[in-house]
Amino acid sequence: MLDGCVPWPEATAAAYREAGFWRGETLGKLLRDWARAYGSRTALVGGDRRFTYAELDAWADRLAAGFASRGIRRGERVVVQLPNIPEFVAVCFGLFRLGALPVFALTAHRRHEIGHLCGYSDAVAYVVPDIHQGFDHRELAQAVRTSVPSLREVFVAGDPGPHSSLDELSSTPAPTPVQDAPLGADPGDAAFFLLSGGTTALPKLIPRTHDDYAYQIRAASEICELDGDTVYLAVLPIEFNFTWGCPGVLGTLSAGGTVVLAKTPNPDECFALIERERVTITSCVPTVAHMWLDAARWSERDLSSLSVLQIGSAKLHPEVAERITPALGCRLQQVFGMAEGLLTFTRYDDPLDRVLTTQGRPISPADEIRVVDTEDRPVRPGETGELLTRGPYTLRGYYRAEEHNARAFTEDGFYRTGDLVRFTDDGDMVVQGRIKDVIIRGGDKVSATEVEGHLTAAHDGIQQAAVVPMPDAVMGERVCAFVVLDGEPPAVPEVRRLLRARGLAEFKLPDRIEVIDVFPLTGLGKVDKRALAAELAQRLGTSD
Ligand code: J2J
Repeated sequence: MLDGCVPWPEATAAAYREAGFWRGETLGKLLRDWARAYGSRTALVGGDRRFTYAELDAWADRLAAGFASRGIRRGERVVVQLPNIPEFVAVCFGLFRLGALPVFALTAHRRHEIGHLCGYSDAVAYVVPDIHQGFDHRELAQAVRTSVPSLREVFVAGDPGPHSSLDELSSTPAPTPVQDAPLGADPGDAAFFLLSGGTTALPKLIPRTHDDYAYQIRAASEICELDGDTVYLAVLPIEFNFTWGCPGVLGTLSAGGTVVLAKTPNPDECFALIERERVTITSCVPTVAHMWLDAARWSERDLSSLSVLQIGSAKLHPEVAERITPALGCRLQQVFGMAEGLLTFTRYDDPLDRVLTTQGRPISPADEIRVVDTEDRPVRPGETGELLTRGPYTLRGYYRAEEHNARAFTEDGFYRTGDLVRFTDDGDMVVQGRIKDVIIRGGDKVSATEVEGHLTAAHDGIQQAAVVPMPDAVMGERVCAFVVLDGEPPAVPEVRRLLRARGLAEFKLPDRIEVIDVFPLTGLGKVDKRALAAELAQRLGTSD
């Protein structure tokens, strides 16, 4: 594997190959196979643009050749920050074919995060839209370029400004045809990087290999019964693991179906797309499901084609779950997942109460699960503990993160998820909470440590900060910062402005600030976040 990645032990890898989980295919080659099988069918719809499988395949080849002509080589990293537009798919496959590795940035990321991602991965190129949701990514690219020496190229989808045009790159015919096999890469090697929604101040990079991801999309597609009639609507950002491959975009392409890209999760837009394209399956977070349930009451759109709504990424409350089928006329599938790997799904033939109240079962028979106490001892069946996992599509280590890996994995390679779960007698998993210091704001993961660091650095009066989740009916959780002050309490908008100016993504900015004299401490002398959450509940009048 690429230097800085942690491979599976050889015997384990051999067992995964032997069992047929890993088939030695690269993602770049898979698109070629899909194009051969489904050539003239519609693969991708974005706005009023439609691409057949053959067109997408040829586009990826032209981009691979274009990137190669600009000196991008096998093994090099390219930060990709594109919204839900067809270019995202074409660029990724172009890079897969070269054996270069896309790093999936979130479109919400700003100077701070992008600078980190480019620096941490030694990215040689950065791919952006021109303007997205009023924000000029070309200016961001300029700023990042001056601070990251490895960055040689910026490619822009749309008006390139001072950078290079992605369109031009892909309009020149391939000077040397890209090899058909092995199409640029080793199947056992990393194909791309997802970001951790983890606890560290800045996101860690998760290497996903061709083999492991190809297996994930195959297993997920089978459970979801995808086929040539599948029309998948990508509602959440395409760079989320959930959207990209659970089974999502890649699963749908593997089955010969059609992927429709929504610009936003807004029900006006999405319901119109469901009606127009006869969408059959989509995936979203509970916050979006909430919005859709409200909108479905007055919407006159025909949603009858929709047969499955997958919901995951944050806790789905049974009261909301219950409303899905009556309001939207489709089946609910609960999904628990993580960019690191492990996925659990409820199954289509599960009894309703299990679908409403559990997060289902792992998607692979080779997923290994342990539920442990604070001493890493297995809890008794049915009891709550931390979820540890390893398996054929779960990472063995973050990229270039030896020290962190020593804490995040057990010695025998189990990933410590930081989630608290229990298993029912039927074998379904129920998420009970988490021990990691992360706020899940409408599905977006906010590292408390990161925001705390910025708060004390951004404002002279903030001596100490501790960030905790604030329960919210729609978002699930919001970001509340407790601060110990020297001086006047700062107003929320001022703090948000200061953090924004530091180049922090919008979804991480505190929604509320609470002043406190001293932080409660645990027996070990750490800030007691549970006590702070209880204090918050009391101040908000929501404690029981
Ligand atoms: C409660 N918490 C959940 C759920 C994830 C599919 C679906 C989601 C993600 C994802 C993903 C949850 N109920 N149903 O990558 O492919 C929380 C857990 C988990 C963390 C991972 C996918 N589903 N979570 O959300 O990497 O805390 O992936 O460890 O962003 O989200 O976050 P992330």
